[in-house]
Amino acid sequence: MPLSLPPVLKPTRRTGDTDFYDMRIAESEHEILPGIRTRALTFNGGFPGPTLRAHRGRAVVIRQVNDMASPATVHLHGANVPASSDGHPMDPIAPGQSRVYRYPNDQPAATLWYHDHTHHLEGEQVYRGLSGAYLLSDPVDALLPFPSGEFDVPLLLRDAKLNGDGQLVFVNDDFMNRPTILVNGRPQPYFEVKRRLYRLRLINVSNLEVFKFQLSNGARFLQIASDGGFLRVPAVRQEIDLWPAERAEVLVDFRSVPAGTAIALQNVVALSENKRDILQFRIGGGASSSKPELAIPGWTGVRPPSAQAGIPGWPTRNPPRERVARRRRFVLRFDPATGEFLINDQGFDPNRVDARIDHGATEIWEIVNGDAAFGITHTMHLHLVQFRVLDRNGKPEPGHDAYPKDTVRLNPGDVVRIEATLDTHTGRYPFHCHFLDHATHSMMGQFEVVPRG
Ligand SMILES: [Cu+2]
Repeated sequence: MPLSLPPVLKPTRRTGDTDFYDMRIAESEHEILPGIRTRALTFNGGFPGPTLRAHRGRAVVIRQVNDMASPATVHLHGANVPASSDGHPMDPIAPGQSRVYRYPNDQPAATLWYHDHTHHLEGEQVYRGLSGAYLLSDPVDALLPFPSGEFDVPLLLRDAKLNGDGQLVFVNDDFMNRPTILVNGRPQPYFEVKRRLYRLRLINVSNLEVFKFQLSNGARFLQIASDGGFLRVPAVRQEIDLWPAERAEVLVDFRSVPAGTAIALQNVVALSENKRDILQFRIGGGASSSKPELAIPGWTGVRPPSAQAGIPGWPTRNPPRERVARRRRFVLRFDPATGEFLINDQGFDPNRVDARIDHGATEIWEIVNGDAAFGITHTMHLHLVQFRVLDRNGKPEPGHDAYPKDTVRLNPGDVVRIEATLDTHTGRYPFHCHFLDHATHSMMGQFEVVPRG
């Protein structure tokens, strides 16, 4: 099947500084396999949901109507938003009700995504389809000489198991038994591309699948952005690691590839051979771009490009370096006695605040994957903030994985230190493993940003 692109949602109303949208969460049927109707949970009937394109400095206001039989919350992953619009797991939209989420879009350009976050239901409801892309642009992004329009392509990748009737089967944490990878809702689609540069926004919306991407022709990616936007310098990458909830924006270059060639986007750590080739690029005819193509010194050579020299207009964006007010330590661990996933030996308790943070404070959190014995991977995601990964097992994290990040990978036994400055909104926000089946049971805590006394 050809690659499907989620439609860009149109605002129902626009004012001088705000775009208003209406969305509806409901069960609907979708064609994942040719000729088969698969029941899914959808935003506006889309699987995945429609793409939102937002602009820094223009607020987005979304009225979400929940027409499901179960509660829903909507979380905008990676966004700096007031707690009232964060989609906290304990702040649901009851069936038949609606609520308004307000996103200020007061942060740099980034590939964000929205998804359900309902307490104890998020794993299954996201698995059944409740996610979509939210692409935030800003004036810096708009001026960079990167592919745009149809050549700027969101790719939402996820794990799935379809039964003999073509219906989605959800069994919590059955990572060995999700044999299908869907790209924008379809298994192993092909994408007819022109001989030019493409900007791909890789978004891992899986509950459990980990990817290490390569291109089958050995070509390299130029990674330009991570979770929270542009890297400090772009990075030439042979492989891109992308675990649940992480994003990577990459440029791929088909300019010198002969027409008629097929190139696969592959996951070289796939657990089975049929999950290895994820998407096939079919290179077609000549380039259609009228504007001059980007030349990036060093990309195809040995040395990586210098952003300043190679890409005019690249943003200079350093993480804040403040005095560290507080250090904390969180150990993520599976409890074989209960089958639950714990943080510091505790499951999620909505009445407990695990970290009270003074507004404006910078903290360093040491996050430990305590599951070396079981070989279980985890991640840590903080709502509200983009953080910097300082080091991993005592070694500095490479730049492309260090900043700006909202989700960090933790191999079994890893000790990772992250640094975050909480200087925007106050209120209560979750932090959790983003293997959503772990978060659902019940690897999640809360931090609360409190006004300084
Ligand atoms: Cu986990």
